[in-house]
Amino acid sequence: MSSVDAFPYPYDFDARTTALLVIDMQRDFVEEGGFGSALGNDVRPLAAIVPTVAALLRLARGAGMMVAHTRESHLPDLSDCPPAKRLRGNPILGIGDAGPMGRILVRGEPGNQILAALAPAPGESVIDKPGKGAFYATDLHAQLQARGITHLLFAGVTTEVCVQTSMREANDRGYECLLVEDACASYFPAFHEATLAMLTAQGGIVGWKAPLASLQRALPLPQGETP
Ligand code: TIU
Repeated sequence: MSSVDAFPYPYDFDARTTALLVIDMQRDFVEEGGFGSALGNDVRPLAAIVPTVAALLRLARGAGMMVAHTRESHLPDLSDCPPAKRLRGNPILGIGDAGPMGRILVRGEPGNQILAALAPAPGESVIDKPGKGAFYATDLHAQLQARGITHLLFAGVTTEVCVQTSMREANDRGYECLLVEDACASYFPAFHEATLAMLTAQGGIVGWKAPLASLQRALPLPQGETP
């Protein structure tokens, strides 16, 4: 067992029954020149977490944890994209349209790929999800159950949208959830902070939060490896 100095109280877990979920670290959300920035969002807060997420991946892999990556994506015929999602906000650039990195949020397009710096390792799960939550219309829960996973660590973007939705879905399914606060980001820093506060209020109503450094103290890397 490991114990992390977390908020609102220590988070105890066993690496053998814990998985790291890296949510939607895809080019269209994070890279300058992608969908996110084309919509006028400032992608710098998202790009800034890439080294932290990379270090978290090294830590999880070094501890032998299950790692799963998600991508928000749709089938090329958009049959898994409700019109409500496609049309919301009357977008100039919508899901399925030709964007700066291929068709927006469509599987297989360049913008839908996970950042090269955070590429999934062989054997790691990659979950294509049509919703904000990682459990909706995916087999993630079945994959976690098959591996005996009871605890989940969360990283990725954006804190208040896909990370928060996924953590709430996981909480309702009985997982003990910890959000790695400096491995998540939002286009709106105030929303990131508000999300951390609301998830961990009321004695950890949805779960815990801790920075990467606390996890690194709880779970040293194997000898010879650097963070
Ligand atoms: N992955 C994710 O959070 N999808 C979004 O659309 N996020 C926004 O903040 N827009």
